Amino acid sequence: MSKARLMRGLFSSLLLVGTTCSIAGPPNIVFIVGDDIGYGDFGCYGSKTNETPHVDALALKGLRFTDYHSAGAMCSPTRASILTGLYPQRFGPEFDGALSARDDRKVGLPLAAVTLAECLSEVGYATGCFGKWHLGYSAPLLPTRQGFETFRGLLGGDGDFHTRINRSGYPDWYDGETLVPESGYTTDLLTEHALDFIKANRDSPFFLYLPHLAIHFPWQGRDDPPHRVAGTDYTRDKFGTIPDSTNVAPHVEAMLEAFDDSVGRVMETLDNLGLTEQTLLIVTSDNGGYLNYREAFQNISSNGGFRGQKTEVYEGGHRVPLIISWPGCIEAGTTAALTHSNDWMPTMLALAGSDAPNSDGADLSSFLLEGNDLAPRPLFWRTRNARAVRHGPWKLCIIGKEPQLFHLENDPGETTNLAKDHKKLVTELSNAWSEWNDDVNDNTK
Ligand SMILES: [Ca+2]
Repeated sequence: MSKARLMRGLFSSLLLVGTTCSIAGPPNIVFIVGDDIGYGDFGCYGSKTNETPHVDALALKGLRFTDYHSAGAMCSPTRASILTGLYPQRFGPEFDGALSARDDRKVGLPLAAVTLAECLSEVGYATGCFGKWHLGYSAPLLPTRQGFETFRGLLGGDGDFHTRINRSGYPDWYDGETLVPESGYTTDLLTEHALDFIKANRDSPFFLYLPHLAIHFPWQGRDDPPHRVAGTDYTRDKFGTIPDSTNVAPHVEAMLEAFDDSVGRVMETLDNLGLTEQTLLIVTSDNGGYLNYREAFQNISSNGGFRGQKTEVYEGGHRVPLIISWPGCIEAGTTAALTHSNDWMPTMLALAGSDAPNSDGADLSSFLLEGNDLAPRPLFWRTRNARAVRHGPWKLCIIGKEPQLFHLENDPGETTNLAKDHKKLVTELSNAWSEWNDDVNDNTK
């Protein structure tokens, strides 16, 4: 008996307790991650300018989260968190920010890390990654060595959406571990490969990880011109061709449209194959959006009125959209449950009927399937120049030396620093952060 079939027996008995959810086996998992999509960039999260009908439709039939957080305020740390269930700082201080194509070519997610793809693969899932890896630039730090049977996409942090040339002027577009050029628009290419993967694996449980590059710079919609050619360094000119740099939003809107089409085509394909009710479909982002990039580029994304942006520990840096849809198993609606990218590993493995390795996250499965409350817990962030801790409604940010304490329920925009009025709480939260920091820095674990 195959592992997957064996697990199906276990799974039915596990999942049916206390829920109306009944499917023949472990669910397929489709995990779509946008890149730098801010809290307010989708229509269903309040955007008045971006049209995202498919994401909005998914939100209507799924569960929309208003207090979900990425582990990082940049790309690499959140990807490490999603795939391991651990705070990315456990993998080294380089995960305080994004892995740089120039300085971090030899580092990445260590091979010893146990990934979601490896765990799901062990229990019979087909595994495919289509999109941006950004957890290692060269062998052996590749998706194909971290549990993904199939990989198409880019290893680095960005690439021209038409030419697939990276910031340093090199082609970055792989099939497995081999550079294989393709023509087309990156978001559409990834969608096509993802759909092929779904169709090829329709009869077995599958884990489709679709980390789109959209809406990371270079800011290019389908109709914007190619920018990068091989052999030129774009470190100082990495944003694309923006005729009006005070208004990047129209380019981002076009990129979001392609992202939204991708979500729509995945939904349509699942429907056509009769897989919708056997599939957990997730749409989220890896960190907050850029509102502006220094003085040079303005009006880029929306973080829905939250303070700050990508790279920062204010809410705008890490509170991101999340929609989970599993018709028949997860009730539609909106929830303010406090959730985090570390939660995927324990949650998905529980839904797959498998044990999870040690994790910093919470298993959300009984919350999702039965509506049980989540236990309160603190959450922590660390970037190269800032730290933050959240507990209940309270959030302490330390940027430089001055502590800033906010009450997020009363002040979601983090406008009023209450530190002077709550000195004991500031000390407690600060001590909790230090204990966490010591723990994640302890590499004997
Ligand atoms: Ca990102």
